[in-house]
Order: sequence, then C-alpha cells, then structure tokens
Amino acid sequence: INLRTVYAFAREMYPKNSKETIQYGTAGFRGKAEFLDSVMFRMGVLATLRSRYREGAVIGVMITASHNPEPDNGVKLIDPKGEMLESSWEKIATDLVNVSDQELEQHVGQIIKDNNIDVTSSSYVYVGMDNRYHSPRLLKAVADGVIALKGNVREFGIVTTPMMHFFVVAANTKEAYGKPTEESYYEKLISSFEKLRNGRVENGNYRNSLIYDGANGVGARKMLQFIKRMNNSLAVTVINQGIGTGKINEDCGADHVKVKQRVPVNMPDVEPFTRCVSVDGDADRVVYFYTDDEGQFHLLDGDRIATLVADYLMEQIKRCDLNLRIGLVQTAYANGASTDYIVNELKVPVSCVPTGVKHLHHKALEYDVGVYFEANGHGTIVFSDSAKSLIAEAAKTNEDAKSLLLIIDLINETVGDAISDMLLVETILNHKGWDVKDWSAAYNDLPNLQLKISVQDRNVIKTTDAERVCVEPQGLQEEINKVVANYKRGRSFVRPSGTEDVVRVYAEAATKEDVQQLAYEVGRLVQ
Ligand code: NG1
Ligand code: ZN
Repeated sequence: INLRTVYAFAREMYPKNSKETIQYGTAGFRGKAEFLDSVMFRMGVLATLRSRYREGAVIGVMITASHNPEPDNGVKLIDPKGEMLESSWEKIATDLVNVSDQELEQHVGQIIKDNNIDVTSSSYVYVGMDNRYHSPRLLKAVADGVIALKGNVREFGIVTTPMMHFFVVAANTKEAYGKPTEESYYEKLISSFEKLRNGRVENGNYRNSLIYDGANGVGARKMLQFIKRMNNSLAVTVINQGIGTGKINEDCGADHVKVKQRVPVNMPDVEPFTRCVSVDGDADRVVYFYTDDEGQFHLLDGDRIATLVADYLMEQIKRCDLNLRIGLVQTAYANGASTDYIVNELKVPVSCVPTGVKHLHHKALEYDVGVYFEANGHGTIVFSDSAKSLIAEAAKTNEDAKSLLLIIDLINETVGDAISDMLLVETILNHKGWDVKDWSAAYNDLPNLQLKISVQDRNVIKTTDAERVCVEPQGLQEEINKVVANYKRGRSFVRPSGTEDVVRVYAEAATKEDVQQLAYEVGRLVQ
C-alpha cells in the first residue's frame, strides 16, 4: 500500500474545505453537507484501518444526520459487534479529519504505526446512507477512502441506521443471527412479530391500525417494504413518505413531535385516540402520540415505551419463574413522573447516565435484562448471554418462555430501531388488550420544555452527575438552583449539545405556565 495514493485522492477529489475543527460527537461527525466530503473520504480510510486492526472483521459506516434538517449530513462508524465505535478511536477519528491535506499521508502512517496495523491484511467495510439528496455523493467519498487503502467495500444503498447495525452483526456472527441482507432483516422481524400475534390481530381495546409518520426519510420507505411483506397483521398508513416536496424531518418526524409536542404535518383526519407513531430521519427513534376527543395532543415518548416494555418483561419473566435481574436506564431528559413510576410502582432499579446511546447501552449491559431509552425514543433492550440461555432452556417446556424467545428475536439488540421498537410496542399492547388511553393511564407526565440557546462557545459549559449539575462556568449551577427552588416539582438543567451548535435547556414543573417561565428564566442565565 502506497500512502501517497491516499494523499493524491484527498488532494484531487476530496480536499479539506473547512478550517473549523469538528469533533466525533454523540453520534459521529455532523455538519453542513458541503463541508463533509473530506470527512467522508477520511472515514473510509479509518474504517478500513479499523477493520484491519480488528483482524478483518466487518466495520460499518452509516451516512446520515438523523433528525437534523435536510442540508445537514453526518457519518458514524459501527464496530464489529454492532456497537458504536470504541471511544479511544473517536479521538483517532477526530484527529484524522482535522489534519490538513498536506499532513494526511504522514498522519495515516502514524495511525498505522501506533496501532500496529498490518496494512497487507484483508479488510471489509459496509456502507449505507439515508435518503438525503447529498448522501450518494458522500457515500462515494467513503468508498473511495476504502479503495485508496485497497480495502473491500460493500455498498448497501439507502437503509436505516439500525439496518446497518444489523448487517454488521450478521456478517460478523456467522450463525444464528441471519444474513447481512435487507431481506433477512425483514424476515427476522416480521416472522417473530407474526408468530407472537399468532393470528390474533385485535384484542380487547387494541385495534391493529395505526398512522406512521416516516419523517420524509428512509424510515418511510422501509415501512412500505414491511407492509408489502406482512400478512395484514398490522394496518399501517404511512404519511410523510418522502415523495414530493416534503423535506426530511421538516415539521414532521420523532424530534418534531417530541420537542414541539405537536402532531406532524399531513396528519389525516382520524378518530380521536387513534394510535400514531413518528420516527426520525434514519429510523432509530420512535415516539407514539394521539389526539383526544377535545383535540388535545398527547405524547407517549421513550420513557413511556421503556416503562411499558419493562413492565411486560417483568411479568413474562415471573410467569416463566426465572430469576433474572431487570434494570432500566434513562438520561436526565427522562420525565420525573416516569422515574417516580419506575421507582414506586414497577420497583425496578433505574439509573441515569449522560446523553448518547453508547452510555445507555453500556450501563444496560450490567443487567440480565437491560431496558434503555432516551426520552426522545431512542433505545432498545439487551439480554445477557446467560439470560438468553436460561430462557432458551425454559422454552423447551414453557410457552411463556417460548414467547420471550420470540420477543428477543423481534428486538434489535445492537441499537435503537424505530421499526423493531414499534413492532414490540404493538405486540405488548395487543397482548394486554390496550388502547392509547390504557397505556397513558400508568402515570401523568410532568409538563416539560426544551429550549435551544445559541451562544458563542457552547463548550464553556461543563457538567457532571450525568449532566444534571453544571460545574462550569462557576456559579451558574447556584443560579439555576435558586430559580428552580421557586417552582413546585421544578427541575432544570443545561448542557452543550453534541450534535448541534447550541446549549440545550431542559425544564419540567407542575404546570404548563410554570414550566414555560422556568425554562425562560434558566435560558436567560445561559445567554
Ligand atoms: P445532543 O445534540 O447531544 O443533545 C441529540 C439527542 C440525544 C441523541 C443524539 C444523537 C436530545 C436531548 N439529545 O444529542 O439524545 O439522540 O442527538 O442523535 O434528545
Ligand atoms: Zn436517528
């Protein structure tokens, strides 16, 4: 391998056109698409090196900016077991994308040397993208990065983020998991879903129809594929399909519905209490919502999904008479009412970790059954190996344990998967015979609000205690405490976003008026 080629490719085709330092953040690199060509090329290079470092295991590259607006794009790397890129390599990634074109050749040489990488060994990179109009161009840049190092690349075209994670795991774990193909992904989810339904499409208050907001993204396209392959087990109406002028995530999608607490555009006229879901631009987040008979909007967010799932799994585990430790993981954005419900009603251990699924995932692995969700709808459930073998053993004689095995198959354990999570919620609601009213009855969300504040340098804000306490700038936390103390059930915190150039303010309080005032007052302290 001649590293001159890397430099030549970079200079000729993917020159670095931005001087701003960018960081591998909560979800990889993100920014305006026009500045990302060189980043993508270099990530193709890095993915190849990572694959060689991991003895030829498949590494995934996903091109997406998730819930960000359409002009943005981004890239994240997927490690061999489907997890997010190991944190020590995040730093390598950050350094690599920030060096100048002139330094590139030498810098790549240094990475190879520091990590003892055998550049003659084989490597495999899988790459996929969302349906933003600039994604194909950026995908080519990633592929060229792989080619510059004489690696192997397989392009998957337009796929969801969780599908990419599935492909990587399927490729690296030869047996059991399925093939690394789109068809195999559909087959795995649909067959377990339909076996769990067992022909019973409706039950009690549960109806099998729902509205699905695809955010004009890849989640819409893939849901249409699901519908084609399902035997009418679920009647899904897809809105914001990404056909026509609608922009990705614009006035629609999971982030819009969650943050604005409002229905998406193009909502058809439906009966009150109709179950609706919104996914985000790369379909790794899902939230439910409905409108009541007074036209009032109601959100059933990630906290709601987590509590529903934990409650159901506990019940199933008890019925199977298995001794498994179940735990829940949340972030500071979790509604206080949901945490109270978990502690007082479910009586399940619950922990709070910093924002970003890698933190949640990591913590969830400490339990036999770890349920983790961000309030925004990003999450999944992980089962330890020993839990899986206990359940499999029990399934030989016990029907409930058999269903649990199917539930495990339905879950995309590698990462939050909007469609898989939705099918899981549908399964549980059907099992319980619940409609959205029944589901909502568990607890009442405290009114809450999120603000984005633009500041000169968001990184002057430093936090601790899972981001709930601000340690810098000095004195800010005391000010926040003083304000919060004036509100019944008040809670508020601030932190710099890892995906946008803003400081986020979160507030919750006993009433809507209070929460608005509280968020405003805390926002003023930050400005
Ligand atoms: P930042 O921008 O760091 O707040 C957002 C979400 C995260 C996570 C990432 C990745 C909130 C408050 N934050 O991160 O939970 O989903 O995007 O997509 O929802
Ligand atoms: Zn996403």
